Amino acid sequence: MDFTVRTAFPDGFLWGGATAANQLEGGWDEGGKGLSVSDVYTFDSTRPKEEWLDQWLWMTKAQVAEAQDPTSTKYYPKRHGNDFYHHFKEDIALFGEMGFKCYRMSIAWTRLFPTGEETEPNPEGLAFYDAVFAECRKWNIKPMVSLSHYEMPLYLATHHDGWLDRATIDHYVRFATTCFERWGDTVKYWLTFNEMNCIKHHLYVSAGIVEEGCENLEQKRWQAAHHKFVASALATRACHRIIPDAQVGCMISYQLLVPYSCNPDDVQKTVEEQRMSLLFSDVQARGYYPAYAARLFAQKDVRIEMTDEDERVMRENPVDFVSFSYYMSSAVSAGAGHKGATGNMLGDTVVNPYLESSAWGWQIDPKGLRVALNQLYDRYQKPLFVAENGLGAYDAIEQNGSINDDYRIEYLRRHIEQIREAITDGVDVFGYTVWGCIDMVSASTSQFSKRYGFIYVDQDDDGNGTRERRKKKSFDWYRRVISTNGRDLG
Ligand code: BGP
Repeated sequence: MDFTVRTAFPDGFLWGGATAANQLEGGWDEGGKGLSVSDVYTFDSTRPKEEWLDQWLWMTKAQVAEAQDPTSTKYYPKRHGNDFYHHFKEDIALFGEMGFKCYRMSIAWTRLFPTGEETEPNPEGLAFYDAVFAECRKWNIKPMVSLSHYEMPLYLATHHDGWLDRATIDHYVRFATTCFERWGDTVKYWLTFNEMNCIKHHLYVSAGIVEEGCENLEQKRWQAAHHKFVASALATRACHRIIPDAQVGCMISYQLLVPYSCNPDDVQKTVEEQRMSLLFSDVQARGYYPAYAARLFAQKDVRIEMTDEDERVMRENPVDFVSFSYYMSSAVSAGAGHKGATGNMLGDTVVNPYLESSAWGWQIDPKGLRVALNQLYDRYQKPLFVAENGLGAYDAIEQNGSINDDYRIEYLRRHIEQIREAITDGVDVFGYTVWGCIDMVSASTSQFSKRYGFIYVDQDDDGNGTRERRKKKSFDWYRRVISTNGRDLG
């Protein structure tokens, strides 16, 4: 046993940034791309907040139908992103200038398979990502690719009930296999699905199922999740076969939950709520459903249709590492009368009075990241990767043209310090990619003004602007963090 205490980030730590195709690429009607489930979200700054905010959790059939109507006059922000499709060389050069070791990005399924059903990939889609990866190689940046980041083909949702249909597994595996065969030389890190556990909150974008008028919702939700588990295991198997030196990870949204008080009922409820996220990494990291799933499914009257082959494939193909997004923590109370929490992972959670909140009400808890890393490492003993962390904020341009985002630097510094603490605790963390390293469309609100980037993009919520890129103060700060391997966080 080696009792050496590690007090610094390990050599080769993968510092970088993270994005998703549907939030930054744009070019929705170029290169033969098909519509994805994310291309349906609208934004209208003249309409009340509740109208555009609710879509993330509740999509209607009428909205889906209208989005496919070419005469629709609505603005669909995720079709336009920040126009990375036409700026990727410039953007990746800026990532290179910051010294990124890793760029976590996603491949739009619909660029390769516009409806999901095609048997051969779209050559223009392949060519686009060939060019993106060539830029990454030029700057010595290792890509980590999320195969599916809230962007399944809309056609699979409208014609097949999305992930409820077993056939979607085959379509996904064909897409994944195409990616492994094409880019195996360059891409050695793959994530099968972004935030798998969020199927609990937004069934439409996570599984392609419109909840409106949908019966047996819980049954459908968990059956769809099961199909995604099988698909993830099959993709993991294919990746290991095609790229033997690659590693595959699962990815969950990990919002740390703490009991509101030491009342045993609060403690028990916290365990139950947290399991609603952990179930997803449990299955993917261990290869089988945890024991507590039986009671959970019985309470919800859910009966998973599962073949022996499903079980075998899942058991034989767990992931190599566990990745997660971390933005916030929340409290859990079994009692009534507490203010409900707001955030990216809405469970039955309440506001923690000890924490500050972002402008969007997400409660900031850097020390919670250390706890989360320790919990996940104790549970799986697999390498961990912090795939998302960052601060969504309104940024202002000063008269001299600078953007002094000290609040973002402060948020990131405090979280990075806690990753270092976790490393000293003995946790094996091999990388950290800051969410939204360049400004783009928000996943939950579809706003552009909810900015996370080190790089400012001149664009407003309604899509107006020059798309000019500009470095914020945090750009140089992060460059220094990376060049000193996390020693200089000043
Ligand atoms: C995660 C998603 C990202 C992302 C981020 C920030 O849940 O994986 O796609 O955007 O949260 O959320 P938002 O953009 O809603 O602020």
